[in-house]
Amino acid sequence: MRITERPAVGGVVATIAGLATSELVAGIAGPSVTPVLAVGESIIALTPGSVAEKAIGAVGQLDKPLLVVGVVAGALAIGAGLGSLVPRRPQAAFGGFAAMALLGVVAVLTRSDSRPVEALSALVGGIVATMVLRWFNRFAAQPEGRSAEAIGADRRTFLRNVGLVLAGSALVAGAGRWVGRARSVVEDARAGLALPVKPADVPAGADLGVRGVAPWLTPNDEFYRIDTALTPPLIDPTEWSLRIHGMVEREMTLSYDDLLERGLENAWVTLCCVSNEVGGELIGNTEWSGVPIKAILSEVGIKAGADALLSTSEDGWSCGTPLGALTDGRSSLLAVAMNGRPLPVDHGFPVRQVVPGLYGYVSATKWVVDWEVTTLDRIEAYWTQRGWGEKGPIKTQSRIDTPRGDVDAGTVKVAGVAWAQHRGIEKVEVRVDEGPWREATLATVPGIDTWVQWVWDWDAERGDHTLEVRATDKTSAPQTAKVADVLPDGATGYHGVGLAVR
Ligand SMILES: Nc1nc2c(c(=O)[nH]1)N[C@H]1C(S)=C(S)[C@@H](COP(=O)(O)O)O[C@H]1N2
Ligand SMILES: [Mo]
Repeated sequence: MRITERPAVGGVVATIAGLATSELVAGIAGPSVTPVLAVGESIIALTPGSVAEKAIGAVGQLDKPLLVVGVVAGALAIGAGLGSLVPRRPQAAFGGFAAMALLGVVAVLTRSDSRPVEALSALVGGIVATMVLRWFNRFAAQPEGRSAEAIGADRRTFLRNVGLVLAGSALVAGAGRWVGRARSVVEDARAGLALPVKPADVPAGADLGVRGVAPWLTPNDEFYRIDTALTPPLIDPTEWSLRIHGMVEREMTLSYDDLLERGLENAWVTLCCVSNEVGGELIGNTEWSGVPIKAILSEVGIKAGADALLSTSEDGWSCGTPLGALTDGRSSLLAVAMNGRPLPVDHGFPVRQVVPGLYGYVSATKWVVDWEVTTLDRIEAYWTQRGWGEKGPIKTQSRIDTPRGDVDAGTVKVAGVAWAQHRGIEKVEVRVDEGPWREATLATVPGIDTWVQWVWDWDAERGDHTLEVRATDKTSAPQTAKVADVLPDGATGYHGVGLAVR
């Protein structure tokens, strides 16, 4: 290979690395299309019907694979062209790669059912391609006056790097394919389930409808996601089982059908992460459907002395939950559905735990497959091993959702949410510039396990102001003003918003 051909080869290799990466990211990001497929679809969509028909007629059933091959070949040709520009016009070359990535992003996002995260595949692919292109840039020119030996070594390094990137790309693309296929098998199984559940009706009066406030019912695809899984475990419900053992009278293993046979209950529960900062968004509310954990524990019979349930997920994450929270009659569920839909894969499909009143890290095991009834002093779970509190009752908190920026003078709706799961919210108060606390109006909620929306009309006068909120739970305990970090067992302090009134 001549040295003048190296930039073009670098461009091709960079394109291959970018495409391979985009396959992997697409596989991880969800049941989505890859940028290559999305560009292919866009070409079909933009081709005049008669032309498309002729083309299809000419190549028969092969049209889809041919289109994919065509898109890839086109990308490689453009990559070669852009690569050869690198020595003379590097900006044009890198700009060209950015444009290719942008094309992928646009193609993915203009599909009807795409989610914003799916654009990541083209984005990350573009970044990787650019990095590889830069890496190969140094082979483009041969300094004068170097020994034949040095030139030979340089040539071998170049070829070795080409080989490395190609092999790496093959691995990455293969992994992407594998993840994507496994995920779509489980997504199909999920779509094929007919659970006796329906999308929730928001109880009358629960949502005040104030602009800028988080909706009382969090849509499934907007629900926060926290877990240690790089890609979520992919579990076919027919292969799922829960093994129950430890300090029990009778060991038991439940299949998915065994679980459903026991009958589903519905419960509105607001789930919250211990890592939620004051004013943060790691919280969501939905109606869960599942089998009461208490009923299953009484089936297996808890031995005297046990006070904890150690639950473990398919991917080895674990948490310890005080038995009391599972057996005192609150709506602790082995949940199979979220807002009337089978659990999304990211939220624990096919089965997860939901326990009102406890932070997720001590209660909400997703993809749960193993239960050991035990004692708290005997166990260490994933996060407690890493310094987080053994017990994780949710602390009373409140958040100002609106306003979050400057406003015009006059009546301003100050509004947000407050929560104290399983104690309930009694009262929410707001103060301006550390003045007297003013009571806000509360929405009505169906129980004590959810957040509550609140609103307060503020007669805003010109100037700079600070708004603060605090909640009081139904045991009449006010939220503490003491500022605490999320570690080890949840943040405290008032949420405040500073703004200017014009
Ligand atoms: N298997 C598994 N389950 C898990 C976790 C995890 O890392 N792995 N994280 C927990 C934490 S810390 C929280 S806050 C909740 C979040 O649930 P969500 O992602 O459905 O909102 O899941 C809990 N269940
Ligand atoms: Mo969490």
